[in-house]
Amino acid sequence: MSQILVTRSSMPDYEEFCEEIKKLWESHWLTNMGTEHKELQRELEGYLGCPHVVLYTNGHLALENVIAAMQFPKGSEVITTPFTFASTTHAIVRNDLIPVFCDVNPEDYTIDAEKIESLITEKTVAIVPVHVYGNMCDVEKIADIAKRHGLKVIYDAAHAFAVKYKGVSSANFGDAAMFSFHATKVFNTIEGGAVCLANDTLVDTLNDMKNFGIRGPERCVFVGGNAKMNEFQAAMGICNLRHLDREIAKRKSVMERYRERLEGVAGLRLCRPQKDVESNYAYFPVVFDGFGADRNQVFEALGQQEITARKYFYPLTNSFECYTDLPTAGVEKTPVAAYLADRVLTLPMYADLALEDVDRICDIVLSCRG
Ligand code: T4K
Repeated sequence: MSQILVTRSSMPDYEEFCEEIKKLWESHWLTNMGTEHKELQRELEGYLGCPHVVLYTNGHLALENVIAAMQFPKGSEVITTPFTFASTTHAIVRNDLIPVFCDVNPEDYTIDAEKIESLITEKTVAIVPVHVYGNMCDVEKIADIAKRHGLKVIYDAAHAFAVKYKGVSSANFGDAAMFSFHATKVFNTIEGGAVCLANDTLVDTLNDMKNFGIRGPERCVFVGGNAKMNEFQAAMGICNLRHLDREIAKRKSVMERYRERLEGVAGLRLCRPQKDVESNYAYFPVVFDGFGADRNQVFEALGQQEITARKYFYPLTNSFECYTDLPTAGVEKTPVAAYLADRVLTLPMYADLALEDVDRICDIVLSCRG
């Protein structure tokens, strides 16, 4: 039996990628916003129906930079959730801002919009919600809260590329949305990311931030860093975008097979499909509670058969040792997130996962009941 990992990068045919990068051998232009970069940016703006897409070398720097571009005073508070990858919280803290952790809701594990307002103080400047697993946050309620309190909303949409709410791409909610195009994501550029914006007010700043503030051979206007997407990354994105809708359809079949096998089993909780949301089937989280085996036992049983599920997202970021001194840290402040982090397992999910393998994974999971 071959090893199955939690995910496997989607890749174009070798020949297709070679054809795409052939021009780089002609031009010798490898980075610094070359033709591949420009083409991918244009294609993504079209695919997402978003007027401004700023490409980055990874999603984390995209998030860190867009928060920085908003120029919040140091020490300001940003409401976010701890049920996420390290990147979300780190991006806030690395900008000298204080993350204030809001709990998640028990339905789709995104920020509990009902609990946001009680966390707002005179120091609050923004909300950074996460469309975790590709589940959309309550974008309407969040927009309403933000408007009434004069807050910015920056979505961590790392998991939500190609997800739509009421027909509108996740790129188009909030003041900005960040995507990750990491190898593990539904759409990848090897490493990569983007900031998506509805208007152009931050576009120049973001471009300065990712390219040293250089505006021409003899002009430097901003103390920027380097976070450019290179031409090989962009070429991978151009190829992968051609096949994306098919890849998502294959993921859907995998998800349907999982649901057929696991839905309604006592002690297992699956995420319900969200109303008005077109999913990208990025992850397949299962919560184990009263199943007859706990999450860690199922994780071990799968591991013994060379199947690697993952405990995304355990531990919560508000329990990271690097945040011991943060006054807002502590899992007791986010009990639903703490409950989930102790019980959730994301099962293998990728476009090429064979349905027989899904069956095998489900057989092992179900056999853990004893
Ligand atoms: N915000 C959120 C909510 C995020 O989830 C992330 C990233 C970010 C922000 C930041 O975006 P980036 O700066 O990464 O663009 C992985 C990814 O590295 C990370 O991108 C992702 N979230 C996170 C949820 O998962 P690990 O430490 O679990 O990755 P790793 O190396 O264990 O890989 C997981 C599995 O993926 C492997 O078992 C096999 C498969 N894989 C991995 C790699 C590296 C491939 O098939 N191909 C590959 O090249 O973090």
